[in-house]
Amino acid sequence: FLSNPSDLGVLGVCFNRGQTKKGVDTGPQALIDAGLLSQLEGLGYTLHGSASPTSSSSIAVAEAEAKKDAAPPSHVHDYRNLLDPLEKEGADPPHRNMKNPVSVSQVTAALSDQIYAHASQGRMVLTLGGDHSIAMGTVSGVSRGIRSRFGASTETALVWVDAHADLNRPEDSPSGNVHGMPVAFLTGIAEETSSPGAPFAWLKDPSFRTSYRKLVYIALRDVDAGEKMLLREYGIKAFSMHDIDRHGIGKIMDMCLAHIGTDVPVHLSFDVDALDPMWAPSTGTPVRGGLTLREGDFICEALHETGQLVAVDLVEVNPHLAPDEMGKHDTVTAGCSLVRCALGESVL
Ligand code: Z70
Ligand code: MN
Ligand code: MN
Ligand code: MN
Repeated sequence: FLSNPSDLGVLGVCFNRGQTKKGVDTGPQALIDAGLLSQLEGLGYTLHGSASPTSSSSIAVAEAEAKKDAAPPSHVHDYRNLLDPLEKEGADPPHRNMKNPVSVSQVTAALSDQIYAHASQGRMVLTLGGDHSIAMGTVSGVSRGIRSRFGASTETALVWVDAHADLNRPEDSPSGNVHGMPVAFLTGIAEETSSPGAPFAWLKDPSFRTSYRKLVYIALRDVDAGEKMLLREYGIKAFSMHDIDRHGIGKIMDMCLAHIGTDVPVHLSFDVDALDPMWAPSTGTPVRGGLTLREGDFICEALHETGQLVAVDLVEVNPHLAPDEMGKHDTVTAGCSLVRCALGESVL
């Protein structure tokens, strides 16, 4: 599915407004400072950055790229031009129980365009978060890019590796944090029902959407009551830690790939809190009983081996929440390992 398999679009998304803890916006730089980008060049990739978006409109990215005096493409973006006007008290009030709805909607809409620019050229796309709300931008941008190359009926499968399902509809969310909702918006399980300019109304375009039939969860263990109802109601394929304990990660990946099929492109969205806090303590919502680092790496390797991967997200690395220096180092190192495995590093 990649026309340029060694070309890699890389986006560091310094964004934390999908949840309320400080520091997750420093995740991308911590991963890069640990040497991730040179490790990927060592795997044979040519890395491509993006122009900074100037607004959330669909044409803004193309216009900024066309402009001669625009800033040079960069791997790391803070979306300050979009966020600064929303910074002052009361500028981004809750909407349908969602915290920071306009901030998240505008940044993810701009990100979606940046991702699309890579995916539509047949590049693999790597996104470093940032909290998991940014997947609204990455998954929609990739879906749209793949459809632009292979036709509107070509759906991209989504493998969501996470302790959490991130499937809350706004009104069902216990926290109001949008990083617990991206899958509901991406699949259309949560609709933005109000006016066209409302937060996430831009995600209604069918070409941005992911089918819940092509969604597979791995490593779930902290799922809200409303999310459990939706998983059952829609018959979504989900492998919990219980399932992994029962079958082993090898069999789980066989079942995962059997569900997806061999004929579709795959987007991997990996929340570092899928790993056990023993390997990844520096994250906003650590949950005991998670994946070993080796199991996480195996998931990434198994997906890479299919040749179907078109995009990888690694999110929720929060260097500020380390219990100590070693915890921070371990989490960042684990994140780098997951990305390298997804992008083709092999043991032998
Ligand atoms: C909970 C919510 C969540 C990550 C926490 C938690 C969601 N289901 N996701 N940390 N990465 O608030 O909706
Ligand atoms: Mn998540
Ligand atoms: Mn999570
Ligand atoms: Mn979190």
